[in-house]
Amino acid sequence: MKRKVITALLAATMVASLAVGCGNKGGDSKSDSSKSSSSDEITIGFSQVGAESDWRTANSESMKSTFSEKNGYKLIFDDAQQKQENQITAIRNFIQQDVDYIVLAPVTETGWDTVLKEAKDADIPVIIVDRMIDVSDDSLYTAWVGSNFKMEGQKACEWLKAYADAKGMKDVNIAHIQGTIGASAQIGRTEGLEAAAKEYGWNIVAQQTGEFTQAKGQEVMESMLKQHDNINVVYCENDNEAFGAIDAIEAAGKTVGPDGDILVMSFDTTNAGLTDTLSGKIICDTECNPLHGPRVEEIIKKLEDGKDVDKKAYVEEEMFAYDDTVKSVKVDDKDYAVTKITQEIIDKRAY
Ligand code: GYE
Repeated sequence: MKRKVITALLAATMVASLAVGCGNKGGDSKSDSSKSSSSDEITIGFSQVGAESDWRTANSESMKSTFSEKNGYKLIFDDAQQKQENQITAIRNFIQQDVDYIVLAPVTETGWDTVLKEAKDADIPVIIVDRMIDVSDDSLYTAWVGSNFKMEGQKACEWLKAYADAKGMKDVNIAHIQGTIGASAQIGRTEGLEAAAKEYGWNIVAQQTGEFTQAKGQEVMESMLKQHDNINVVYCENDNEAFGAIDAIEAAGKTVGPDGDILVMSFDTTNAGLTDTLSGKIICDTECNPLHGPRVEEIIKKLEDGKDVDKKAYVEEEMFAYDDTVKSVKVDDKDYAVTKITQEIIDKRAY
């Protein structure tokens, strides 16, 4: 990269003159000298999806606390309010400002080719975080780190299968509240459910997006309950939708929980989500970890040191349930433990 080469050359020249000054020929102090100089602050433009959920808030916090001035960064944070066009504008602004790195948490998978080509032409590396992108040319981004959303969906469904069998549930009639359509988290979790429904003969009685928000989750659940009186499971694609769905179910005079009318399933395992799992309002919550700041930083540090980075890195995640009816689930021949939630686990939770 042009800019980086110049910075490196300058740093090398500085090191060389310092080395001459103190009679030291060591050339490996380059990174030390660049760290101490404030002009070597790394500028990062981060295009965040929005602030639609508790998960997202935790994710923004993680990025902000990692890429702080204290840690040697200048973070330009842009909240796109769940709109791709705002993300595209933000990326163009980052290019204009000649940032060192662009970090993108994309709202949906498609539609990034043009703007990422512009970033590539400007020699600015792009790191994708959280959801994935679907581009024709993989060289348009340097690295991605996030969750295996399909796996999350598969684990949740294997849990439901085992739980329904253990409880002798005859029919499984599912209300499916999806995330933002076209987002990897929606695509993967939906794929997991649809495949399991087909395999196990479950009925998906209603399916609609709740846009990952509590308000929409509540609204969608209200209307689903009006149209179907046989719902006994709600598969919410995140905790905030689950909170809204629970409110709607209770407002309709029905009950949630192991002994109630409806089992509510969710993803994210935020503090509030796990608190609802402890009471059984959410029967099973599959983890999706939002603390990506340090993971993105590790990628950037490697790139700064000229090292190779993994093109894709998946985060390991757990599962929590109200009780221990199901102790583990198997997906693709691998066992995943299901932990019975406790207050102690919630107290230790960072988000
Ligand atoms: O599950 C949801 C958020 O993309 C994994 O987005 C993320 C999802 C998360 O709004 O709460």
